Amino acid sequence: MMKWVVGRFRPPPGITWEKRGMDMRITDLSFMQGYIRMATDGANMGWHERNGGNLTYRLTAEEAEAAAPYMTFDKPWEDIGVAVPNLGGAFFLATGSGKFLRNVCLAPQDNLCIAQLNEAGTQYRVVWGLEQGGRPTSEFPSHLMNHSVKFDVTGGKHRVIYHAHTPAVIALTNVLELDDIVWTRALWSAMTECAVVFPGGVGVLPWMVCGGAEIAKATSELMKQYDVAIWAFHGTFASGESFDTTFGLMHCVEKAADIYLRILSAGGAKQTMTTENFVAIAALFGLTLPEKFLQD
Ligand code: 2HA
Ligand code: ZN
Repeated sequence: MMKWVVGRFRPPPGITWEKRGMDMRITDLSFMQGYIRMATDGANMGWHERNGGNLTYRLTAEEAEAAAPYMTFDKPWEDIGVAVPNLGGAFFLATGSGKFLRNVCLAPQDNLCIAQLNEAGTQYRVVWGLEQGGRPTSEFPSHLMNHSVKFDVTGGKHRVIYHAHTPAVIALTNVLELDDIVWTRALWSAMTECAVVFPGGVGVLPWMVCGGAEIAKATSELMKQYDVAIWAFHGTFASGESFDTTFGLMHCVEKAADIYLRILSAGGAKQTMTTENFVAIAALFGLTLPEKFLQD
């Protein structure tokens, strides 16, 4: 039988634990590896000071089955605070509240958890992880509401919700008007790739108290149209199909914000991309850019 072994060492590339005659660990599963790599990459980008930011992933049925031998079902059900009936019964891999994303790679079992939702999508219970105690991220209601909206609008394709304290975006929320059109045009015009990576644009929220149901609802409203929500003076939420595309989206938005700040710092643009340029990009890549972002 497979057994959960707390391991701190990875086998060399190409050599699996099984080949070495050792027990398989839950952290050898590819969705775990993807999560751990993304948490580490985000921390290395400087987006996760202390316990800043959080990441959740909705497991596939196959992944939940592969992880099931490592789960226990004896923890109490807890209220989520919001209702996500379309996600009833789903399993989420989530950051622990107060845990540091940079520590995830050292001890996933202490910093992460897998939480199972009840059938009504109103409660969760921890079925793996947080071995030193704790609860899922304070932004769990926001994450789950975003998952819920994205599940519907993408037909279940989106599985990743990522929140990061991205410095250039945060700085820019002090300078740019907090408006979806202003932000989308600014970011698209910072770098040609942006309209291709987030053709839907970005949504922007004014400052709100974090961690609660209100900001969760407001963010999930934006997620009906966008894959990116900017939280003024706080950071960024991104949604995507995979760890790679969601990390790439966050990276692209943050990089564009950084470029835009540099343009402002250099005295403002002398010339910039035009609506015609965006229309040409859309034609080349077969994209439909929302009309509201194509006004001069
Ligand atoms: O996890 O980022 O918004 C800490 C936060 C709260
Ligand atoms: Zn935050």
